[in-house]
Amino acid sequence: MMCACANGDGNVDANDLKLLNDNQSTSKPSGKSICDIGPMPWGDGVVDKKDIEVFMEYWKYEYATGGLE
Ligand SMILES: [Ca+2]
Ligand SMILES: [Ca+2]
Repeated sequence: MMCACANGDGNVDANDLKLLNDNQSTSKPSGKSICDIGPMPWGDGVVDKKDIEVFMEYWKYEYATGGLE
């Protein structure tokens, strides 16, 4: 399963959102950037607002399921 945790610490939180913002408009081969999480399922090689949107969906899901305090 893909993880939306951009910095790899296992938590989907504000730190990941910051990392995504910091990496906006960077491009790497698809699947090579840990920030490239959208569009589903494996990203498109570019970090942009679509990745933010995917991240926010994960974040909301984590809250909805009690995965985060
Ligand atoms: Ca994280
Ligand atoms: Ca992307």
